Amino acid sequence: PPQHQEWKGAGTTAHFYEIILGRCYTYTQIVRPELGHKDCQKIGKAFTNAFLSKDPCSSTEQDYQPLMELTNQTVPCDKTLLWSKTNELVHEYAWVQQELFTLENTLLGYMADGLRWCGDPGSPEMNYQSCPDRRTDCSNNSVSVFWNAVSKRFAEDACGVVHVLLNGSVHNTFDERSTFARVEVFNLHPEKVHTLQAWVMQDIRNISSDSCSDASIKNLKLILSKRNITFTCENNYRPIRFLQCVKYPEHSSCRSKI
Ligand code: DVN
Repeated sequence: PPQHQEWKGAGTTAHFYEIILGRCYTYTQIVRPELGHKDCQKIGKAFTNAFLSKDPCSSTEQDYQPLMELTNQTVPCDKTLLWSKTNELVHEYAWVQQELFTLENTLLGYMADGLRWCGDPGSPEMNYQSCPDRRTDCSNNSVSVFWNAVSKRFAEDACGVVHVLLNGSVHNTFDERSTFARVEVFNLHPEKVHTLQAWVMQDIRNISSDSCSDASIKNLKLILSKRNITFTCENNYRPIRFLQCVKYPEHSSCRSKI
């Protein structure tokens, strides 16, 4: 018989536990061997303990506290890279600029990147059938609460100049509903973070006017000035433009021979 779909969202990623365990070992043994002392078995258990046998719509940041404590990690000052609506480009840049850290270049972000997970109060198993959708089912779901918690810690831990890669080719370049706006901007510590530098990149196939003077960017600048953090903004930062040109080498803005 067709199984009843409890939630509107897709279920837990198949082989979730094996994936997070494998990613933990890859990260701590190969990507950042200086974290080789981390106990991946313990980390994997703390991750699943945060949500198994619990209501996936009543998840709390406290549920993830033991996992967060086991995965603490220092990011050097000036090396934190935030982003919003630039998922592909930001990770291409972080891959080239190895000293920069996006959240997904830290252990916990690396482990969870792209995965889905949830439990069920009446069962010790993961729910592979369906998980709450954050729009139609509930906002306090196991996945959203996790990303809010780890994003909050990532911003709190930042120091020096923080960078953010934004998308100048979408309607709200600074989107008040985004994790960057809701969580990260408000958890930067002004005593440690003196400047937020934005790089606003436009789609190379459709370069328009100055995105840094966009109304949503003015809003970001205002929020930061109230928080005593200096804001600087640069349109179409050249090193990242070069990455866009790798993908579209024949585009007119990529063809000049110096
Ligand atoms: O700075 C980064 C990083 O550090 C991070 O945790 O937050 C920033 C990126 O998140 P963002 O600002 O919300 O950026 P986006 O591009 O709007 O969203 C990136 C992804 O996170 C998307 O896949 C979002 O899913 P969606 O909107 O396509 O269903 C997802 N996302 C955004 N808010 C979320 C969320 N996933 C779960 N819960 C949320 N509250």
